[in-house]
Amino acid sequence: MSLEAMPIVDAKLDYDAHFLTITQADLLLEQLLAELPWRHDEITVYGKSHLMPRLHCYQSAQNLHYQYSNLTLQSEPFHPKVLQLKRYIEAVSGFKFNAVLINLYRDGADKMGWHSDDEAALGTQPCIASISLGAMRSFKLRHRQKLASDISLELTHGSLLLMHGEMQGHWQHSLPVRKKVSQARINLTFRHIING
Ligand SMILES: O=C(O)CCC(=O)C(=O)O
Ligand SMILES: [Mn+2]
Repeated sequence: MSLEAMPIVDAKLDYDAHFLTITQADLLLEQLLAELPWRHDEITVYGKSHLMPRLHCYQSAQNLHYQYSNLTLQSEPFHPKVLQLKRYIEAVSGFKFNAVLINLYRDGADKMGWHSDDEAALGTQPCIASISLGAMRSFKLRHRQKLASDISLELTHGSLLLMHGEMQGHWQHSLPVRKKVSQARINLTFRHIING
């Protein structure tokens, strides 16, 4: 286990491909798939309602509400394994988190479009800690003013990615479709919500 700083312009990005052991990651994937109250919500894009191209579950410490993609997320209490994971990331990174957005990409057809996690409730220069479980998927990054080349990271089972510094101000990220992927992937993004 070791976090490595990745070279990136105008932002901070640290990555550990083996943050969790394979055994820990396998167990966590199996438990979260079975035990989380997954939601399949609709979002409104340009006035039209669509089912989201993924499932999700939002958990926080004191029912901190969070608005995202025109959707107010219903908060669940932390699942004990998620709380344990949060504490482990806090100990390693030195950052504190009070909420987590958990996404389930059922297969390679599920995706997330280009965005920044720049909601006012996250404050300036937020640190977002992203844990990936299951299928390896490409995580794409692009600089908003095109002052650097696009970046593509293959996020492995059990990996930790920390996005901080000016990342959300200067860069967008996305998880594109991968037609050949038939396995599920879970991603947990731990966040710190201010004025929840
Ligand atoms: O699934 C991922 O790796 C990214 C998820 C993400 O960007 C988000 O939840 O805001
Ligand atoms: Mn994001």
